[in-house]
Amino acid sequence: MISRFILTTAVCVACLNSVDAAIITTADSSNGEDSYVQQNSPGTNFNGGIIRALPSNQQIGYLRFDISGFVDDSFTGTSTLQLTNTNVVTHERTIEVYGINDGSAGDLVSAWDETTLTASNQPGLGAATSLGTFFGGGFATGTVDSFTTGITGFLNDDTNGLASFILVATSFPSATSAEWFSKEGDSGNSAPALAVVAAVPEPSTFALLGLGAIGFVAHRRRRRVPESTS
Ligand SMILES: [Ca+2]
Ligand SMILES: [Ca+2]
Repeated sequence: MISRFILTTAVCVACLNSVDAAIITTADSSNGEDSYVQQNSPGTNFNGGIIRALPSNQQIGYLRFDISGFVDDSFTGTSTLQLTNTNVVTHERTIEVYGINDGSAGDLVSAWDETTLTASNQPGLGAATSLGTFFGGGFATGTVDSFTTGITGFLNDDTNGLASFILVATSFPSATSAEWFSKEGDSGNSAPALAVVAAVPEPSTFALLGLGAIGFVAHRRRRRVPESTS
């Protein structure tokens, strides 16, 4: 019976996690957030249908994804940050993606909320690490900017179930903002997203583990009851 329990447990551990492709958006959880700040309006909260970035940190975008539903360190392959453009601008722009350091103040739910975030209370870049740059933020409405550099490693470094990013425009030859849909922008359909391949715990296997444990305990109890001699 013991070996059967061990076998059952081993089988369940083998099927404990289902690894699959998934899309995580800023709309998925109450911990998911997206907004931007504007330096010349330091007390204004800009949470709405768009996220913007403008050079010299005049506008900075903020994103937070709840990744607590995925197994730690299970992100594999190429994870992609996806941002959907709101409009067409005829010049390219460079956007630098910062990952807020795991567990730092800016990576906590208490650190910032999209409905109260302003340039006066924003988490700064000091506790964030640059992951790289991409060109985007000004293409045809509905087209998607994809950024992959360092995302998988950043997600696997997470320990608090939150992945937080800052979007900084580093250069482009116009004062026009880079602009993407937020989760409030298009009925949630074009919310900022992380496309990942990761493991998700399967509740049914937890139930099987529980049944295996119950069976083992019941067997131990039966063994303690003396056999009838009549
Ligand atoms: Ca928002
Ligand atoms: Ca984190």
